[in-house]
Amino acid sequence: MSDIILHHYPASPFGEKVRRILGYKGIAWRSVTIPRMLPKPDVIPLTGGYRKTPILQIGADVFLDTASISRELERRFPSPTLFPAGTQTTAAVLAAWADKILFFDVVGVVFGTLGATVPAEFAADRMKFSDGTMDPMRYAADLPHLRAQLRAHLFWLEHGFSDGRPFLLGAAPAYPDFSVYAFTWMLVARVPPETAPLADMPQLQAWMKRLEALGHGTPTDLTPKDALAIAAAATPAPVVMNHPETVAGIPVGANVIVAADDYGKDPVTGVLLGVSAQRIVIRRIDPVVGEVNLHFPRAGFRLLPAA
Ligand SMILES: N[C@@H](CCC(=O)N[C@@H](CS)C(=O)NCC(=O)O)C(=O)O
Repeated sequence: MSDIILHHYPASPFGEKVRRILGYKGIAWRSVTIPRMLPKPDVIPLTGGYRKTPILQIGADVFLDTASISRELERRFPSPTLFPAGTQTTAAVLAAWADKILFFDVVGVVFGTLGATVPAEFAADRMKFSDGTMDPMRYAADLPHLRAQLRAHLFWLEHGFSDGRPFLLGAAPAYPDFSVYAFTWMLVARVPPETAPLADMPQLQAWMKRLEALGHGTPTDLTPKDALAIAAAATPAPVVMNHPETVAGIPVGANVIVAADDYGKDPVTGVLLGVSAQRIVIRRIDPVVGEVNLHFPRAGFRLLPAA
């Protein structure tokens, strides 16, 4: 099997979500450290412009967004599962809530707490990335409200452990444990302990320790250039699309644009290889890496015909 290559940087919470999944599944993987802000000259040849972190590369197949990364890891390494029997719907919905709502709760409290001490270059990058939403000074001005929202949401989770369950959905870790953990991990790492919103949430603290104990699997470093060389030497895997859909006016084979619909909306252009209710796959031909297939989740991504 081709190497599992994760492009990420240590402080990335979405990167931490995937690192813990790799740990839970006991996977050996290659670790490529990428810049935490633009420019990302060794990432863009693989992604065609998508700049979010992390990305997963397997040969000449590139998985964008932790939803598509996690589904691919689950497909290749089904045991232990991220979706224990009976939890499919709850797992997907709770993880989406964490990725969209809890993430911004935590970003608001972390940036708002750091305020003017956020390095100017980093603040400018994230402002542009988020169309002005991730503004440390605006968050600082609204900090009491942001902290209250975060605490309200975290207590939903804290109270869920009252029946003695060790993980969010029961006896074993499931997909949303990894999403939620990523953001509590970011919070604990970035907010001074005396103001940490988790201070009076003992169940969440104990649960974090259980997640932490899963480790990160077995990473070995890989240089960005070697990762690009692996993509260049590989051929994308054949696309198997279960339950394909026809998007009005966009047949398979058409030139298309795919872009996130929330933030980091940098468009990626390619040829549509398949679309379903859950996935979008496009083919790009890049001067550095040649033919690569890009795999996006359908939820959260806009698909448009290219002019
Ligand atoms: N929906 C995306 C969100 C990823 C995301 O927002 N990642 C942050 C870092 S944790 C990011 O891309 N920041 C800007 C950057 O790394 O350039 C996912 O699930 O992968």
